[in-house]
Amino acid sequence: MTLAKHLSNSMVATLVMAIAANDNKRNGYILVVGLGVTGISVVRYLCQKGHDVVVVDSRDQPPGLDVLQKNYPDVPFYSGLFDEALFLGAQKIIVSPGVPITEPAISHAKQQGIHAIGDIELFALEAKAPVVAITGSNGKSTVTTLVGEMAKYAGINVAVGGNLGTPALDLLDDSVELYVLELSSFQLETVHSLKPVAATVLNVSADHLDRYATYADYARAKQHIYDNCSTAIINRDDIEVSSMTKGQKAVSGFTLSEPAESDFGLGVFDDGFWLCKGSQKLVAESELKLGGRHNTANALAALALGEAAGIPLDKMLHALREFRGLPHRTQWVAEKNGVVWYDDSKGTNVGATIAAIEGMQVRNKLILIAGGLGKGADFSPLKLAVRDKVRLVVLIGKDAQKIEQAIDGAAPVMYAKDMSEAVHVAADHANEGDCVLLSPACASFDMFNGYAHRGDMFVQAVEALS
Ligand code: UMA
Ligand code: ADP
Repeated sequence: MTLAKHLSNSMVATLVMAIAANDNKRNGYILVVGLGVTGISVVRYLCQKGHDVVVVDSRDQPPGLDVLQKNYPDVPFYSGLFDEALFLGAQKIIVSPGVPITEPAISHAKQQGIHAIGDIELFALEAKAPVVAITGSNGKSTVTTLVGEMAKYAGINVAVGGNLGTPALDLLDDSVELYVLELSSFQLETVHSLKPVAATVLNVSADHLDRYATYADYARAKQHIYDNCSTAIINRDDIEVSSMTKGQKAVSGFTLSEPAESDFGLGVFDDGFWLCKGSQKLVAESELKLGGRHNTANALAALALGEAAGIPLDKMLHALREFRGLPHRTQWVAEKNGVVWYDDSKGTNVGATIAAIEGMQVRNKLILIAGGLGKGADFSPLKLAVRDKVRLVVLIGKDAQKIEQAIDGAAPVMYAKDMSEAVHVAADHANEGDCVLLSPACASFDMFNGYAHRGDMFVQAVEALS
């Protein structure tokens, strides 16, 4: 086997001992695959438990390397192409969400009976408090944060994280009374023991098709969240999600139409739209600080999840009225010369961008700034969404041309080389009463460090406009 560049002599000794111990297949090392925030959280957890740990990452300088070398100098680290011998020698493999479980080294190890699981499985085996679990193509972070705020306002000691940012294992604490986890399809592929008190798939639309062979595979990964849950919360407006819960005993729902008596939904009254439980009015939509109909759906989902987790309704409603949403999600940026600018940089797939366009209240027309890394998406559903509402589409990034082809003349298109130019082009073409919306329908990594960086560059460019 090839020893990596980062192995010191003491590390080599540890590794050799670990592999020798593995001869009996019971006490060998646990292999952590990927050294990002998840990998580091797994190393921390396993080392606290006294396990022998080995780490691999395809990069020489993964983000967690400094922490590993500083805090766990005895943990061997291998970089470069995955070495099958390391995988076959492990007693168990813990795979980071960004690493495809179909990697040949992982598949071969699985064929030899070696378990490959993710951090969420380790978390599920350890967590003592109930878990609210949230997935979906869009709205996960908003709903996860909102349920967390509701629990907090109700005086519950709540821990919030997962795909949202703080790895689940870092949340573990005996004093926690409720966990609220955002889970990605990647994380759900490698979990078996999670038994959420309430679980939801908020919606499913195409995303991550660079990782999944088919859309059905992606949707199936999300469906796992319902496997062992006590109450399944479903989006009654999403036929695909509604059919995911066959056989579940307790099902509750949310809808943007009038709800059934046990569901949450949107009722139309003389004084406007109200979020309701059955026929009971709860809060007027106009009272919410969250903008856009998609966010009303998120609020209803949060209420349904919170109810299933036992959070008192009056506390949930208070938290909901106060909740302003998260940065970079249809966030108001500025009004300049009668034009309102919105940052929806977190709109990283086609479904999100369509929801943002449709949810936007526009006095006149919309200018859309989009483009980036398309992750294998089919952009054609954008055509209908931009047709009536959009004055101009300004495109940036690697897959800009694919978007122009998909829009197929439904709205005029212009290209920009960077965010600053895109903002100037939008400003030059906007009329009074227009909105300019950054909602790229793409990942950002071709031009930026992430969606937050992209959003910040947008805000900076807008603020710099005269
Ligand atoms: N790596 C390999 N080989 C590979 C792929 C990756 O060695 O084939 C290595 C990389 O070199 C890197 C490490 O794996 O050093 C990164 O691991 P990771 O991609 O799993 O990222 P983490 O830093 O552990 O962050 C992950 C989630 N990332 C992904 O799912 C891609 C974070 O979600 C999450 O917040 C974090 O765990 C804590 O749970 C981010 C995300 O983009 C925000 N998620 C996707 C999304 O929301 O659409 C699913
Ligand atoms: P996620 O964590 O799933 O990416 P976020 O709450 O961060 O979801 O929202 C990301 C983007 O998805 C938003 O900027 C918006 O464009 C879109 N979005 C949010 N909620 C919904 C929803 N319920 N349905 C469709 N799109 C949504």
